Amino acid sequence: MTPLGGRSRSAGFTYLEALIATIVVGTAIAAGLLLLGAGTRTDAAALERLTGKSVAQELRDLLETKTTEDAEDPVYGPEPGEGSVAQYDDLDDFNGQVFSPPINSRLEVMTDLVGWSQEVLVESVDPVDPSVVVAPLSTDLVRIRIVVRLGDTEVARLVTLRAHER
Ligand SMILES: [Ca+2]
Ligand SMILES: [Ca+2]
Repeated sequence: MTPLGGRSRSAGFTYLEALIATIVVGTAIAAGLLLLGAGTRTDAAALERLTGKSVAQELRDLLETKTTEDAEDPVYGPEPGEGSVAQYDDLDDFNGQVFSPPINSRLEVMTDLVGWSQEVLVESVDPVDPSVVVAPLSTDLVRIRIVVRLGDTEVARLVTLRAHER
């Protein structure tokens, strides 16, 4: 083996090593970038879930200040003369309402949450099995469902039960 040949092989091997090192480093950087991207996506999803939960809780807090049923001559839905949300005083007045942008517990529109919505469903349910919906106002148990969406995607859902105050 000549010294020249040895140098040549050595130079070739070094080149190969450099190439492999470049590939390894390149792959590591790519993997790092992918992880960084995944982390950012996870953070965004977590923030979305937190926002959804808090938006649902705002509406739940508002509904907690309402009676379960209008005291006199109850109507399932708003009673005559209750033309706006500010006048709604019992739970079923809110049935089927969609707020977009959402509202907070003080009835203020959350204008910074464009694209978000709250839907309210208020139903009379069977006290023995609250998953069974019965005729409106026919039992003493009310199920309130608040569904929060971002666009068409459901982000949060809050279900509570309330017994009629008699
Ligand atoms: Ca009503
Ligand atoms: Ca009412």
